Amino acid sequence: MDKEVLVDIINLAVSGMTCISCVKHVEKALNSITGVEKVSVDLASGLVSIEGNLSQGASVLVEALNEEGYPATVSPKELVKTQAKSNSCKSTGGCCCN
Ligand SMILES: [Cu+2]
Repeated sequence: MDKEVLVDIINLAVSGMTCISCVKHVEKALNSITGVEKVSVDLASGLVSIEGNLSQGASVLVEALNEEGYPATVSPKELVKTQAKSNSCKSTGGCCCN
């Protein structure tokens, strides 16, 4: 890995994610954006880390998530993977996939 690759990382705080299906929706929405190479989602904290050639800026990512129904804001926090908890939609209610 001696080739220098331009990779930006943008962290977003995403609200509205309540289950694994929501995570999948978020991942899908972000992965469809040009330049996005890697999407990491932490359901517990609501933080999403996007890696890739993100010269178009965070607003494109935020807009894509808003369209999917997950309001997002740029977060100064870095995603730290916590233990995955499989929350069920039925227990929380108001989920996209109900
Ligand atoms: Cu869901």
